[in-house]
Amino acid sequence: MSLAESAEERQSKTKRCKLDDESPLMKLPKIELHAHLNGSLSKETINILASMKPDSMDMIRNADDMLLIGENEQKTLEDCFMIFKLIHEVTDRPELIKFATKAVIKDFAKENTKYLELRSTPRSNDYMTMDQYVEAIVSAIRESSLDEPSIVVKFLVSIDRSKGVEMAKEITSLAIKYHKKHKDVVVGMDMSGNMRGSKARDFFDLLSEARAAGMKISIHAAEVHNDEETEDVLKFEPERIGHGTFIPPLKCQNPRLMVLLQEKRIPLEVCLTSNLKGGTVDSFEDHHLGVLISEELPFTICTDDKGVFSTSLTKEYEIAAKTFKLTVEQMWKISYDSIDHIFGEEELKSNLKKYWQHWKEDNP
Ligand code: 6MZ
Repeated sequence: MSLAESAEERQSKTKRCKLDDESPLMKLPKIELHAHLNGSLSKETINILASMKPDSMDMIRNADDMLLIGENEQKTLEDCFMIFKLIHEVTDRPELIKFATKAVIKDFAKENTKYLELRSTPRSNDYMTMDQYVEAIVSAIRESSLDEPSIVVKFLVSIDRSKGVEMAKEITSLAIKYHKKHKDVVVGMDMSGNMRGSKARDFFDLLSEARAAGMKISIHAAEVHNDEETEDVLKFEPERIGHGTFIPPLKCQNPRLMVLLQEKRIPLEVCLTSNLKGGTVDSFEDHHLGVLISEELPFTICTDDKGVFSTSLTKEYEIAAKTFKLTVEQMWKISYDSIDHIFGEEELKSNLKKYWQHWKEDNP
């Protein structure tokens, strides 16, 4: 089955995906590879966290409407970065980070996510060190493997590029240290954060260091228009790229970017609602996922910040299916192919593939 069928061919398929609670996409086993921990907190979880830390209740009450971007609302990426800062107020202690991590894992497990890579930038303050931040996440992941055995969870340590290279050095050393200590959990690094005021290439030496230590790399790139930086990132060849919105020719002035993507076949982590609500695409129909499907390029469907963008992995699958007229079988294939792009170990990949195949046999 090819994903690159004509729209007419796809139209003629009878088994359509529906946008409702009964959606077969809820049952479909799914893979989530691009989820920022603090952006993934549901409203309920934020409220519980705030009640665990009474001094932040007023902040939450006053900011309640601001924290989550509702249906049909569009913001800018700058607005989103402000929202993350507010959310950080309720996750500023190890026990809160641990609670938050467990809650996010539970949410994803509920919608049949079978493999999740969570990413987060370690922070320190009067109540916690960056080591404690990472330890809280790792221990939440370990405990969740008992409470939520249906989902396998890994952790990517994020560099927030807006905090500069010196801070990124500290984070990279921490990431390598925890990768050595917890190889089965801390599997990779991500570079994200507000891209204004820094160059991706300034962080490549650090990312190479992490890679030399055995970690896999994902870099946010082409989320906004910056052809020069995007070319740098494509040439660096991270194992995956976050977004890649401005790579296809419609969105950039440099046709070499698409050629590089075709040559290197770096999987893109596609975040439909995030891109629409963050104002980097005008509509789902205009989203570069259409090009990735027609060019048969590797990608995976992700949520980015399911809390902030009021979405879920199932919703993202539904939007993709509805917008690009894909059948449940084609959505199964997208989910199945995502297994190849995980940072987890080879044996896990083959176990996940077996699970997907059995699921398909049981759900013809
Ligand atoms: C770039 C993003 C992002 O790390 O505190 N983050 N970076 N682009 C995006 N698109 C919308 N969404 C989230 O999670 C929140 C942090 O993730 C990054 C930002 O650095 C944000 O502060 P953690 O768990």
